[in-house]
This record gives sequence, C-alpha cells and structure tokens, in this order.
Amino acid sequence: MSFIDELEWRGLVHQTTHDDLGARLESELFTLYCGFDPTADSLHIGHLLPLMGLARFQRAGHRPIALMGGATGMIGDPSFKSAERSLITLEEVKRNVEGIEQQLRRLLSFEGDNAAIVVNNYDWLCQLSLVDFLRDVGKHFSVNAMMAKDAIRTRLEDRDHGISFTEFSYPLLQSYDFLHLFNTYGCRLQIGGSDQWGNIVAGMDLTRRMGVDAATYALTFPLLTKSDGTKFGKTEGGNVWLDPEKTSPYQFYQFWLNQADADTPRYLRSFTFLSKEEIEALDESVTTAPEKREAQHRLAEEVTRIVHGDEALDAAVKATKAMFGGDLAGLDDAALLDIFSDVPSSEHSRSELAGDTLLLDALVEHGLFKSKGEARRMIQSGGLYLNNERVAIDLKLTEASLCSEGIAVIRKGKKHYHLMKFQ
Ligand code: 545
Repeated sequence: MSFIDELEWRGLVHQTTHDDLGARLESELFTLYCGFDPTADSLHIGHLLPLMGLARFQRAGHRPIALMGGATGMIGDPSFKSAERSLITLEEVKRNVEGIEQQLRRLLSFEGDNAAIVVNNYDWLCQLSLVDFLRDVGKHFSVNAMMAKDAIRTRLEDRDHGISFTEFSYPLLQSYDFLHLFNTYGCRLQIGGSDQWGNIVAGMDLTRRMGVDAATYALTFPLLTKSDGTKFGKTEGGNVWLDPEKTSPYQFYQFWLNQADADTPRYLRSFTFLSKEEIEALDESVTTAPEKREAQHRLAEEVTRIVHGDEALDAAVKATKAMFGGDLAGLDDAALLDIFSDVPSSEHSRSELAGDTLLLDALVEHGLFKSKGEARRMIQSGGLYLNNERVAIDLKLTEASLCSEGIAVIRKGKKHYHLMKFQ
C-alpha cells in the first residue's frame, strides 16, 4: 500500500490539490509543515490528527516542520470562527508557545536525515516592514477573492459579528509563511485540518505569484465525527487536553476506553500507528466479542502511550483496575481523587481513627446508610468493602483503614464507591 493509500485508508485525507501528490510522495522526499497558533497553553485531541499526521509523514521518510504561530497567534485566524477573537498578550503567547512546543516535540523525532524542525513565525513576520509587506505581498491578494471565501462568509453577512482588518489580513501572514518555508527549507507541502484549506491554497498562490516555479501542495484532514452526532473530543468536563495537568493520563485513557463500538474502528485507524492487519483483527473483535471491548482497550492503550508515555499508561491501567475492584495499594491521595473524581465523599476527623469508632457507625452517621440495620445487612451479605477488601461487622477505624495519606475508599456492592476523607 502506498503512503497516500494508507492515509486514505486511515480516513485522514479530506482534500488534496494535486492528483499526483500520492505518486510524488513515493518517489521524492518532501519537506512539509503544519502550523499551530499558541492561542492556549495546551493542545487538545482535536489537534492530534495533524500532529500525528506530521509524525506519519516523518515515519514515511519525509521531513516535518512544526510551526509555532508566535506572530499569527497575536492576530487570530478567522477561518470558520463566528466572532472576532480577543487579542492575547505577547507574554501569554510566549508562555503558550512553551507548553505547546513541548507537546509537539514528544511526537516527532529530532534525529536522522529527516529530523523534525520546530520554527516560530514570530522570528520572520515580526521583522517585516509594513510598507514593504503591503507592496510586495499585499499586491498579490485580491480583496474580492478573499471576500468570496467560505471561511469568512458568516462574518461578512452578520452585521453584529463583523470582521476587523486585523483578522481579515490573517491569510496573508500564513501565506507568507509558506513562501518563507519554501525559500528557507524547500518546503513544498502544507497540511492541516479542513478549516485550513483556504489559507493553505492562498499560500500556494502567493508562492507562484512570487515567481517560485516548483509546485507546492496542500493536504487537509477531515473533521472527526461521532456516530451519535455529538461533537468529537468533548466530555462533560470540556476539552480532552494533552497537558496531563489539565486532563490526567487516567482521564485521557478513560476517554478512549469509553468510545462506542461504532466509532472505535475509525479511531484506531486515525489515532494509532497500528498496522492494517492489527486493526482489522481488532475490527473483528468488535463484532465477535463486543463485551470484551478489546478494541477500545487497545485504542486507549496506544493513544495514551503516544501522548503520555509508558509510565503514565501503566498508572492509568492500574487506576482503571482499581476502579473495577482491583488493588488500591500504592495510590496516593492525588491519584485516588483523580480516579474517583465523580464519586461522593464525606469529611471526617482524624480522631475517628483512634480505634474506638466502628466503621459501621461512622458510615451511618455520615449518611451512607439510612440505618444501622441496613448497614449491618449489607456487611453480613458480604457487600461492603474498605479499600476493595470485604469488611467484618466489628471493624473499627484505625490509621490502617486509610488507603493513602488521608483517604479510605468505601465500596457498596459492585460499583458504588464513596470516599472518606480524613483531616
Ligand atoms: C499559522 C501559521 C501558518 C500555518 C498555520 C497556522 C495556524 C492555523 C490555525 N490552526 C489551528 C490552530 O489551533 C490552535 C492550536 C493550539 C492551541 O489556526 N492558521 O492553530 C489548528 N491547527 C491544526 C489543524 C486544525 C487547525 O493547529 O490544522 O485544523 C485543527 O485540527 O484548526 O503558517
């Protein structure tokens, strides 16, 4: 299978400019780029497709450039945005660049002939003189053509959410980048999500008008969909971030583990580097043994490893087992609060750990059971667990009842958890 056929098979090709791009990618080594504006301090899984896209090209022997939009991030891309963005400060942009650059670097290789390159368009765009730019670059853009683009149509039609000259000029900056990267690195291909099509094609036009006679190319990725019609990549808690401080590796792992059978085969193609054979075997398992959720487990494992590494993956798997009644040993307060983030809890005084309080009494007092009788019946039927171990009726609370520094984990029946927090 050729590289472009593989991308197609993975559902990663939305549009390309040339029918012969696939053939050329087989016979020539390309330098290609994708840009990321530092409008937030972390990427989320919506950015994973183009980022892994760069990595896929690199694995196929091409040279990837990750562009940080230190300058364009100060302007704001209006493409398909329904309202003007508020400007962010230079300090904020710089801080965001640091966060995002770290995340980019994890996925790319900086060794070998086709080592990845990270650039920041602040380094060239901020040196341009306004008058030169308007003469040399601006002359090649037709305002009439720019106004006809889909990407800003709503902003032109909606009187309440118009577009400033600042944002309207954005495509000129991204276009200039393509020209600059062509001149500096021989970069001939720009990739991005489907929202970037207009900006990428504008850059191809500019390179041609500026006298570059080599062909430049565009390839865009589709927007991801979910079979139930809801938006991909969102949870009740909002975005699924790549930053482990914003979305813990455990929550990240859970996100992928919870994908529907109908979506998992597609996500395995788009979000993992697994081979066609491996993925087709996993497709099978979705039909033959859906209850095992083998495909979801594999998906969660692969994507978590790619983004967070082996160690974080191990911890996430362990945490998931803990949630299903497994061993809780070795988990600290922070890990327990993460795993059991949506579980009810009660606040207790450390004095209850002195050895003279019955667990049963403490639970009734804090409302976990309506009466002592109810609590007693549950314990006698073997349905009450402390730190995932069955408790006896006469169990008294001591320091040993804690699972971590200050938390004891109660479970009623198969899956009703409750945290006792001691202070
Ligand atoms: C700037 C200068 C260039 C080339 C590209 C750019 C950025 C581009 C853009 N891209 C999006 C983006 O989102 C914020 C990421 C960090 C929080 O706005 N004009 O910067 C997204 N992009 C990845 C994909 C995208 C796109 O980074 O292309 O489609 C999302 O999947 O929206 O010379």
